[in-house]
Amino acid sequence: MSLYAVFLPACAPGPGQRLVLTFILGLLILVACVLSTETSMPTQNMSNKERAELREEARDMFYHAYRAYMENAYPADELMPLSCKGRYRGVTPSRGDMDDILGNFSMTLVDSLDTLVLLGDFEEFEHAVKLVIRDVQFDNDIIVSVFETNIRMVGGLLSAHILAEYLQKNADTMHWYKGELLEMSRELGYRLLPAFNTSTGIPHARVNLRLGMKDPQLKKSRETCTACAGTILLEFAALSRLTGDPIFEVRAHAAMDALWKLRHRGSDLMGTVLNVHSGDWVRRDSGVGAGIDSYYEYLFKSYVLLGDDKYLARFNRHYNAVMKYVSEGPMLLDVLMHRPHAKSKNFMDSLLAFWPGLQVLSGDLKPAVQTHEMLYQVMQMHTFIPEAFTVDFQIHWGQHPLRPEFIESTYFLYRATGDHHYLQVGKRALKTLQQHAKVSCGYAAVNDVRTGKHEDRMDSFVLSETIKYLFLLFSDPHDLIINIDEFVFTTEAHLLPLSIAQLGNATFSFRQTEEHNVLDFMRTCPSSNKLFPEKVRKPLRNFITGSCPRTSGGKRLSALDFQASNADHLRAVYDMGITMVSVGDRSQGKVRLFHSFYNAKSHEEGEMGLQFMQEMLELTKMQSMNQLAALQAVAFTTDEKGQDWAALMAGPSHFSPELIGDQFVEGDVVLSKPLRACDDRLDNAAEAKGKVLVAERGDCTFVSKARLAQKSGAAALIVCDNVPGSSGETQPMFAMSGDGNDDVNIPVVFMYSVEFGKLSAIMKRRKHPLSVRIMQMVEFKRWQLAKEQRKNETATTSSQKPEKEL
Ligand code: DMJ
Repeated sequence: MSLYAVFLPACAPGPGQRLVLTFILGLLILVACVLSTETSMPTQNMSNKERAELREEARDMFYHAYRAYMENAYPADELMPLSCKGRYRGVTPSRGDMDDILGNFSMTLVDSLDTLVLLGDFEEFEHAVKLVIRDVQFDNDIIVSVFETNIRMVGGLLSAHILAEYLQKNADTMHWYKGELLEMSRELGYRLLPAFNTSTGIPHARVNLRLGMKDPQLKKSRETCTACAGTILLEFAALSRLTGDPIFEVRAHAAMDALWKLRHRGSDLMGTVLNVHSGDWVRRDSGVGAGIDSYYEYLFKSYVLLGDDKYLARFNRHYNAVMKYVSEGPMLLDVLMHRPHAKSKNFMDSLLAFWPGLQVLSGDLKPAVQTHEMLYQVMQMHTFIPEAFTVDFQIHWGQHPLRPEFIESTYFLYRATGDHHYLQVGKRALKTLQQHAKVSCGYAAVNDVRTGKHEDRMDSFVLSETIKYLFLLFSDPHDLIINIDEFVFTTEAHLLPLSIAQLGNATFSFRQTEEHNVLDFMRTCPSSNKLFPEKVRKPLRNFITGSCPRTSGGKRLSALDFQASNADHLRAVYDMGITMVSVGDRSQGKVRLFHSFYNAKSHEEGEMGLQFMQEMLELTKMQSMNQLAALQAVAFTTDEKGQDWAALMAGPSHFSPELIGDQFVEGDVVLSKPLRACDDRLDNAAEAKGKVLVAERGDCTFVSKARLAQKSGAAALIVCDNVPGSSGETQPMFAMSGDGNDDVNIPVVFMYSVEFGKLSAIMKRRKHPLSVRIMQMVEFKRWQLAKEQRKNETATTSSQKPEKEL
């Protein structure tokens, strides 16, 4: 019996549902047909044998991680793979706001349940469900993230409930099961509901599991991110439809409606952080990565799961805006929602790697292939995709917590195209995890992809998503116990059946309004509808195999699209008469470009080369100006008399006030005790008062160190890197990210190890405490220049003096 029939014993699919299924499946089949019949097969085909071996390796990976967690960490939320023990909220030293994920509710086990079913391990699934029912409880006086609790816990419980019922009916097992997991998800849902009591209907970011919003610590709660508020509907709709209680779905739709109203009416873009009471935007950066990602995902998937056209219309409006303003060739660069022609960041974050997967589902394959290809090159360059990387693919933030997004997109691209390239990509991702993240007790996150150093952290999504998508990539869908195409994957890769739409919703009638006309997107340009047909697929045929140059078709390669690691691009610039010469240390990837008409293949290409060079010049200028403007200085006197000054470079932060113009903060340097500054209080708080505190990077977020420094009365905070040998001279400086709140009002800057080493050497040499001045680097340079000029003028005057006297 098919799953579809199981969930719909008495009803046939309704028209909306049929439309959705036809649309998605038709789309995937069409793409697969065109590409498999007309594309020359990629060179590196993978045999069935190898694919099956990789599937088994993915299975082993799951058990290695799962057993490490169950044997050493359960019932904790997470496994700490280096210390091989559990991470408990309130017991394990706090990592600051990052710990809001944890609710002491055995998160990793709940998040892993449905993967056990996909692996066909019904016995362990049954055992694990019994454990969850016996051990997990939610009446905890703990503040948790509404978003994370929903996607990992509510989603995990719901999907496990659905699969438990499926196994009862189809595998003649678990007959004792009476819907306990659904009851648990209902209870957890109720505990999240107080967060939705805001004037806008947009939920607070955090809630206390026991006290709701009555926790005094939540009194000032007002800011949340777009993704945090807009990633609720799939789980809450399923919860309402399975329990019959409409409240969850009502609240989630209201939040989606309120968010939609906040879009910028000119650009149709969303910002990243907003105020839940006023609906004002706090951060207007707009991209598809951190802070926004799954809001877009849930608009599209809400349409797929619930068959409500208005969500497709909304998705299309946003999608067109993203493709118009944010997408730059294969790159996706943040812009300001109200000034969408200006890029607001020169780096991308790894969370955006889910975007190609979503593009595949929505039918826009070409940009999906391009962005995925770009990400693959970033991965090959740095072993893993770093948390953030610059437009020239250098590391902006080197951490890698074994995230699933890139593998998720690889899976969807493989399902849509059948191209073995994606199996090869998956193989590389799998082997990389085995080689660089596997430890004796699970899989450890990578603290810095440059050094490969591990972190004592294995997030629950490693089991619920990363390994699950690998397993699915190497599995033949026919071998799976369920028909995967009849499910929607939530953002945490939990499975919700499409048949949920048929369970109906008493509260909502899905009638189109004028505002949400589904045809809207067809009239816009570019249209995601028109992007799909034959004329777009055609040039893609040899895109991956490389048998036809990527820059063909008369389109000029722009400097922004150029990737030095792409062979087609190198050939194209060569034809334009451009020669590239590596300068300095090769590992820094610095090259110098020379252009000559004489070397160009044709006059036309010579002209293109000239244009390319001009663009490159502008781009480099823009980058270095942006970098210099943001760069901070930690300045100090080089002699005890205080005459001469020197400055060491430091990076700014997104969450603290910016020091601009002649603003500075001055104070004696004091080392924090303990050095990492992750505890509730500093041992030397009294000493830190009014001083410039130094804390080492690691163990907790930048912003929680900043909060502790501020609480202790420090005038400013310097965070020094924990990677020996790191330096701003050899790697790009970055701005430390916060959590969307703006409660830090002391300046906070970051110093790499080499620069901080210099500062600490001076501190040791001085008899008295070293006083530093934190300011903008450009301002320091200007100040020095003015001093220099004054000195020269005096020197000229005094050297002229005797002459005059003579
Ligand atoms: C997961 O919890 C989800 O995929 C979420 O949408 C984004 N972050 C992590 C994985 O990186």
